[in-house]
Amino acid sequence: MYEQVAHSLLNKILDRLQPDIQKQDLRHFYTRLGANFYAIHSLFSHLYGNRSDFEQQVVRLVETMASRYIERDEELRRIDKAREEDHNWFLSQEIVGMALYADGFAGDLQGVSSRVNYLQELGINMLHVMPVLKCPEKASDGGYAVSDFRDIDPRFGTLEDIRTLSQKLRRREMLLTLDVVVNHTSDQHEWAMRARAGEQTYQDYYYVFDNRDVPDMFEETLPEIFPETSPGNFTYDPQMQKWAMTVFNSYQWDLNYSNPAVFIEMVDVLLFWANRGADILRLDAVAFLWKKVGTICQNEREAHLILQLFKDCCQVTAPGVLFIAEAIVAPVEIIKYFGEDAVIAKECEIAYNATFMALLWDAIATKNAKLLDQGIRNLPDKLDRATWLNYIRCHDDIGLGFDDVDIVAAGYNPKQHRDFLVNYFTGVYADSPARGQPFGRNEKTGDARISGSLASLIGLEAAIESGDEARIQASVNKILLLHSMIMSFGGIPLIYYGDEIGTLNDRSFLEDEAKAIDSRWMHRPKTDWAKAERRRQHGSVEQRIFDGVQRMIAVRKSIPEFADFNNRELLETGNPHLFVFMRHAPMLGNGRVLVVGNFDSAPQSLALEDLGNRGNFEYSQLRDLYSGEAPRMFKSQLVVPPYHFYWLSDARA
Ligand code: OTU
Repeated sequence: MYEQVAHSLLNKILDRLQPDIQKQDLRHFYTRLGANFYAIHSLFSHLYGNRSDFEQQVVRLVETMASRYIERDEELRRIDKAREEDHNWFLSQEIVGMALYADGFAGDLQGVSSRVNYLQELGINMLHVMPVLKCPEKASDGGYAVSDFRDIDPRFGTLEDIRTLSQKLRRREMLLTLDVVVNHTSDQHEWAMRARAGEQTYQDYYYVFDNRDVPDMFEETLPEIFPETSPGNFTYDPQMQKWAMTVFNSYQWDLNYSNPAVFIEMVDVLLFWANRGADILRLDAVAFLWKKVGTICQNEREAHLILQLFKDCCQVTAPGVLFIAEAIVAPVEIIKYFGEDAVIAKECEIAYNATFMALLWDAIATKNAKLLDQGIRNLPDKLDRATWLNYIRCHDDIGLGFDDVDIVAAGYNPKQHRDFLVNYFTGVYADSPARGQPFGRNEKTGDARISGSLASLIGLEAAIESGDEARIQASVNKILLLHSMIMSFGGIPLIYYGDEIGTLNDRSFLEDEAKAIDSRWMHRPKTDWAKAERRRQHGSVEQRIFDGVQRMIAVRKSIPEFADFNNRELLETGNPHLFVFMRHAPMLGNGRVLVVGNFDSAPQSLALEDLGNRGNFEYSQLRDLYSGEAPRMFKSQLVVPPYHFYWLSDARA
């Protein structure tokens, strides 16, 4: 019955499409529209069905998809078709990513183009260029306060530079990831300016209120995202004489997705960037897309419906393009961004594995894998056609977003344990080698997050100052250990620029008034190319890290067991310092690789016979695929040196 409603509406819409659209050869478009329209119609009517202009809005939506399809160039359409045929392509172990700021990494987009060789030298074949769209110079939130969704900020270059970069990457079989900041705009965006000038149409694009009544209702349950720099969730605009909802910074106005015009505008923006050659779109802050009084306004069911609708629409016009969900939320919530109530991913194919990231840092601070093991065990299995983005650091703070229940199960008190971690990484304890700083400390709740570069947090900065070679080597080993985890866990490893050469905290942000209040800038470095050059100097810290990561990437690409098909099994070892899991290759008979990481500063042992019927590990000649050598053994015990990892194979010995 509902299918028939959808069919007849679709027929009506096709008749009503503008003549220049009707004239085009849209066979592939119509096939996909037909296949997806029932879902699109259901979701769209669920969200907007009670409006009197509902049908008109659907026509506009379809016209938007059709226009962007017409504009999509032949080469991209060919890639779309190829990816439809090979629809698991992105689960491959051959993909390894890096995220970077264009200006920090290489000055601007042309600079990035000229440094592609460096990325390839390391083995990177997926490049996430962080926001390069127009944004105010100071109130920019590192590019996440966008004032024009369709133009590049002159500081970074031009649209032409993006075209050149995307073509260059494609020729080298590298993927391009770009951001679309879907949740909010800068207060300098045209829509906000027109809202401010009094245009109702654009005030309806945002959550705008005449007085504090509704804002006060919201505030009863809304947490603060940036409590120090931007307390509260609403900002008074003197010109408009109204309050705008601003969950992040006071200059970032939240978009109102209960207005279908906003949804359609943003579909258009997504497809605009798909057509500029983005293979993957990172959707920022997706947990926040729907606001409801009486809730924390995160992870609402409608936020998921909006994402499903984005996906269905994108699938019609640009089916080869993937979404990354940036939802830094509780473990059970993150997983829902692959698609709620679905078997295969129906929202975002890729999601930031913030849980794993935070747990890895826990293991570093505690020197054991108790909570890491516990937290990963409780992470639900992913849907099919979904994969993690595994990372150690990114441009944001580290939030300790694991579950209190898991903290208790690991034997700690949640409040005390979180305090311990923040204190450990922010240098409160004299014997901690970490050099981070607190971020987003909330005096009301006592919460805090952590800023700092990987190398400084791990102890490399302190070690270099001490001049103690043993400490330096231990830091290098820890950096490699963490990378070995994100490379083997299952999913796409996303390296953060600078980490491959051990970049330390950058304190220059303190001299810039606009940045000094936001400690995240301490880990958004300008690449020091003289330092990067030292990767060629045998024995330098840079060489030790770069070569280690480079080798890991090359070896990862050759291990089919590391592809991501829910083919990971955590193993109990009885040794809390070790994190141990088996990777299987379901497609390849009984291939398996045993991953072992020692988070302790002392050597640890693993009794292979205790692994039970998990391959022939206790009998075979084992080989560590990373080093190419046999691992250290004592009788039947595997010996794992401090901060060491193994990728062990029994079959290929
Ligand atoms: C994202 O951040 C971006 O990565 C940040 O750089 C932006 O400041 C922010 O959105 C606003 O655009 O929304 O779902 O703890 O982890 O704000 C999570 C801070 C986000 C970030 C959080 C995150």
